[in-house]
Amino acid sequence: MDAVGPGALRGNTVPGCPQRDLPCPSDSSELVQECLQKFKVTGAQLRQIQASLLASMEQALKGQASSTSAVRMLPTYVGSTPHGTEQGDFVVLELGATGASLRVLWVTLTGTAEVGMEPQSQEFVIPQEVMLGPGEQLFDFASRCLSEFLDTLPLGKQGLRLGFNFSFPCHQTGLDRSTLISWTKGFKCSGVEGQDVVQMLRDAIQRQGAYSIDVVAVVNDTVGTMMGCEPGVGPCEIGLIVDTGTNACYMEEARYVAVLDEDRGRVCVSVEWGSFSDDQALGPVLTTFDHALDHQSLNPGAQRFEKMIGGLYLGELVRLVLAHLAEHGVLFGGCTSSTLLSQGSILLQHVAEMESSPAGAACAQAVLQDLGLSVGASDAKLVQQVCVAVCTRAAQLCAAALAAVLSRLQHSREQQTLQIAVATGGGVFEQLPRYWEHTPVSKSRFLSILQDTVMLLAPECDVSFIPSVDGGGRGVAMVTAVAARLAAHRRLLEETLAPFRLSREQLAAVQTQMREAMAKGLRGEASSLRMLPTYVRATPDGSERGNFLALDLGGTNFRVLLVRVAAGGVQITNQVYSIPECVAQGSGQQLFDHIVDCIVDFQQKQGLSGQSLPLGFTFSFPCKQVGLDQGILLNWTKGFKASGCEGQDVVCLLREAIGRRQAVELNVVAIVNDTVGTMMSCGYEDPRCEVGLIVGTGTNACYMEELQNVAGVAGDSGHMCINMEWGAFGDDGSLDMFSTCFDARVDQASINPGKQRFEKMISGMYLGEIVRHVLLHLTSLGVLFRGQQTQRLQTRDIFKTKFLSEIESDSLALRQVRAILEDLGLPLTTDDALMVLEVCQAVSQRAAQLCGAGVAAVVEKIRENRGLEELSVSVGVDGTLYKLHPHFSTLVAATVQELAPRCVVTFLQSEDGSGKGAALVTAVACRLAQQTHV
Ligand code: 0WK
Ligand code: BGC
Ligand code: BGC
Repeated sequence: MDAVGPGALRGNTVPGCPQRDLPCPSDSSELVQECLQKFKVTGAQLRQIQASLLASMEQALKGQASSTSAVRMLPTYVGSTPHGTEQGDFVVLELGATGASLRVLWVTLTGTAEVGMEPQSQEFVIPQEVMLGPGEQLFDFASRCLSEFLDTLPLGKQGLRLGFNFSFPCHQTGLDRSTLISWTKGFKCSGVEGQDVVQMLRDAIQRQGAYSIDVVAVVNDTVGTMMGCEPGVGPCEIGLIVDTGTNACYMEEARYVAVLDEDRGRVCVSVEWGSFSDDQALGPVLTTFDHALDHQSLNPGAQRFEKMIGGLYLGELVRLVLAHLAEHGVLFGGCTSSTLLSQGSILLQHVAEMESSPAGAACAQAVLQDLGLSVGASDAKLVQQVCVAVCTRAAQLCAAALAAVLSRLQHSREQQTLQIAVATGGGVFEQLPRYWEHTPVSKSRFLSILQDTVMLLAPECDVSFIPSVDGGGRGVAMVTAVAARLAAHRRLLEETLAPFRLSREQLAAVQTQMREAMAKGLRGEASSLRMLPTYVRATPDGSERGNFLALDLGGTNFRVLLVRVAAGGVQITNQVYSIPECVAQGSGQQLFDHIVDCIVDFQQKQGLSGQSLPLGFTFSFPCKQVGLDQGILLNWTKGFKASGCEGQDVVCLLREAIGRRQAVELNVVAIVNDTVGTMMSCGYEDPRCEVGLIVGTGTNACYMEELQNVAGVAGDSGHMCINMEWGAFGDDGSLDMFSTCFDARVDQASINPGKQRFEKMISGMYLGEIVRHVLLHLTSLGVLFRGQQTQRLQTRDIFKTKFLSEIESDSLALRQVRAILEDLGLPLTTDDALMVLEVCQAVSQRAAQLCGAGVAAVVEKIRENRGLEELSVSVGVDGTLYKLHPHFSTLVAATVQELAPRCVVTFLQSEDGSGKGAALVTAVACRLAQQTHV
């Protein structure tokens, strides 16, 4: 007589089996249907969930995640799906993907899509107390498993590269930096949330001390699954995991990920949909069983969506339903068992067995008996129905979430229809029963419901599901290979840029050397600093008056200016003229005739023809002056090479050119260097301005020196402005220890090799070339542009120094880099762009610091000249690089502060250039001349 018949239910009193009035058969099926009904989710509800999840995704992408109930949308720093060229051997450590187990794999990537080596692996069960204990204990356990596995392989103990598959929500700040946000899925170790889990693993491996393992990358399991997609069938652009937990990642357009400040390319985003729990959408489908499960879970209130789908919870949901139905006398004759009432006693595999048809009912019998239950004939069928209901809902909810991701992809790619491959992984796909549905291969029922529901919710998307081959081990190895490549590239980049990173000690050494060279130059001894007297003895005192012509030659532009100096201030009218390279490098006569042509053109335009105004000539090249209007050109610099000028008095050359031009009369009164013109121009506004600095095409400085310190100039009281010609500093080899191979290449390719060494490390004419040579070097190492050398990048002067200023401007960094480099025809990735930015920063930072060390030497000289404890002085500055580069001036000032702390230095950017200064020098000369004639 079978005890399980309804009659039987009534007869005996088994423990946990209250003798109370059992519901009549009709009520019981109602109760069952009512229960099963609770797990039914309507199409409308699924669409509501899809829509609400999509909204939550888009909010989070904008960085406006509303609350903890939102999805997180975490960027993973994986910017591209694999291109199959990755190769090498990698260790993969998987933690958290499959619940209370940890897996270690040895993966060999062959770099060819076809030939995939089967990974070797070993699984370790994680003891409960380790999953709930101190974080250090968990990571020590992991590193012990690592060693145990590696001990089984014929491997060396050194140089192993590891990819860490860590399947929990993390804020990643790099491929190998990841902070745990919160534990999920049965883990609750202390002291880990908010910590960098890569560092914790590195520390544990260090403590273990058995192997030297470089943890190169940390990857979420969804990313590993997506990246592990069989090359032939992929690339997969979505990774979907339904294992103990559930989550998905997908390739989002980088410009939509607010935290990234990147506007091109794609980035893999881990959705972390497990935390989705919008009451509006989920409220109606959450059952009392879900609330009960959540209430007793390790993280009540969190991961509500996951707790309806993840394999860790499906068994528990079934148990809660069965316990409920048993307690209401509908099942097992109203009897329960301590096992049935114990949390976690029904596992995913139990559900899988009981759900499968036709064997499901028989399995259910066995499973339920193991749970100490007496199972009636109909019980097993009912239990199977409960399993099917719970799993069907899980698959449908998962489909709604996936449909939200598909909608997001349609949005971000502005595509109406979408064809996409989804890599799937996880025990729920693998364990839940499979069946043959007019296909030769079996397919899990979970996947089939998921597919059908996705087709319902996203009909315009053609989705193919690609089961991951090895749970993402290969995918993690792929990401690790990419990370290893990037880490290797980073090391090579740092090695290449290290010589540009000057320490405080090195900069102080430059300052000291410059002081020594200044002293030698002033004494007229051999020195790379010529310290040229300029015969400018005073800065303007504001009493200057009159109209003056001024020429400004030597910078980016040649300018002719009319400068009216009156009581009310200075008025300037100027015209820019170009100096073609053929003129700058032609004959001196041709150059000066071109200058006079411009003057005549200017005079005509300004109605000054026939007037002989006093003229000040800013001539920005090293000249030995023997008077205010006599300057012997020592040598050309900055791309000028006109013949027959070096060693000549350029004022004479100008006067001869004027002479060659009929009916032009000009009274050349003064020749000044652009540093002097700039100092005078700024000195007109601020009498404390006693230093002139140019950082433009070339670089140089002048300052007011005590006349007694200037050998070769009569007089020992008062001051004289000294043109340092610091561009030539180091031409005696004194800077060689700071010079790099790239500086040497720029110098060798210049029209004045061995000359102007300091200038060639600082000024605008050369910085772009230094960067270009560094980029060529990094390309030859394969670090940049996938090692592809392009003709364009091998072209001299193609990388303009103004690119540095544009690229380094804070606001548009990456966008600017790409636009510029793409114009140069360079195929670049995001990482390339970031590296080019770093190269520019290193080169311009060194230039600014060297310039700062020079200014520190000058102001300290003035302070010591005057025996002052503290000096307050202003520096007049001009030059395109100094004015346009976003950080140059700040770095110069910071370096001066560091190296000359007893000098308060104010940098005054010259508004009107040195032409005004030349006119003021001329005005002073004219005033002094009048005074001597009075
Ligand atoms: C503007 C001055 C000019 C100087 C130039 C330097 O008026 O004398 O030579 O700045 O800057 P660059 O034009 O070489 O950038
Ligand atoms: C974690 C995810 C993970 C998913 C699947 C969730 O609990 O938060 O990071 O991808 O489980 O393992
Ligand atoms: C010249 C200097 C000039 C500087 C800035 C250098 O090449 O030698 O005379 O002051 O460039 O223009």
